[in-house]
Amino acid sequence: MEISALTRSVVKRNHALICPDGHVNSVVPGWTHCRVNVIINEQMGARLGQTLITAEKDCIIEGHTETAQIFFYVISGKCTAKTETQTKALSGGQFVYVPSRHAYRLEQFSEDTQIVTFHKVYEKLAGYDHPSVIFGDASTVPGPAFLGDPALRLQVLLPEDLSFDMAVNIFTYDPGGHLPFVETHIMEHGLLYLQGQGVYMLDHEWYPVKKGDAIWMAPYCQQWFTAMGKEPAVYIYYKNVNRFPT
Ligand code: UGY
Ligand code: MN
Repeated sequence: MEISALTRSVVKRNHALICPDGHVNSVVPGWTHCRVNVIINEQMGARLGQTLITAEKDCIIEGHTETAQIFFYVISGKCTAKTETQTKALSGGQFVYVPSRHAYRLEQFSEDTQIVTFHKVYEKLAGYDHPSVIFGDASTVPGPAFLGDPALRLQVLLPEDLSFDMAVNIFTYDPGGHLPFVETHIMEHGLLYLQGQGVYMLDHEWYPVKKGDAIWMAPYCQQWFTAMGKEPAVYIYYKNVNRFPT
C-alpha cells in the first residue's frame, strides 16, 4: 500500500517540483466543467502563471486576457479555439497564443482533453507592435540539435521577435542526453514533462522526474537535466525573454 504522507513534490524559495499526487483543484471564473490545477503562480514568488486544465463533459474555457498574455498548449485530446477573428480545431501538440487584452473561448472538448497554459504580464517594447494571436502545431516546428548535441533537440514555438517577451519551447532529450553545463541565468522557467523521465538538478538538489511533473525555476536557480529510461524525455517550458534586465 502506498503511504499517503510521502511525495516527491517540494516547494522552495527559488524552485518547486509539483507532482500530480499533490494537485488540488481551483475554481477559475469562466473556466467551467473542468479540473484546473494552478501549478505555478506569483503566490510562490514566481512572475509567471502555469495551469493544467483537464476537460470534463461540456467544458468551456472562456475569458478576456487583461494584463497577462496566455499560451494554451493541447497535451492530448481536442477542442475548438475561438479568438476575436479566428476559429480553429486544436488537437495534441497544437497551440494558441492569446496576447494581452484579447477575448478567447475554447469549446467542443473531447472528454479528458488536457491543456497546459503559461501566463505572463506583457511588457511592451517601445517601437514594436503588440503581438497578434498565433495558432501553431509543434509537429511542424523544426527541432535542431541543441548546442551541437544531436541527443538534444529544441523546438521554439513562438516567433523569435523582440515584440514577444516570453518564449515557449519543447526540449527533447534522447535517453542519456543531458544539458551540456549547469545553467545559471536570470531567466525564469515553468515547465511540464510531456514524456519520459530523468533526473533534474535544481540548486544542487537532485530530483527524479517523469511525465506529468511540473517544475518552477526562479531566476538564477541553477539547473541541469539528464534523461533516463527507454524513450526520449520531453518537456515544454516557458522562459521570459527580450527585455532590459532592470
Ligand atoms: O532555455 C533554457 O534556458 C533551457 N536550456 N533551460 C532548461 O532546459 N532548463
Ligand atoms: Mn534554462
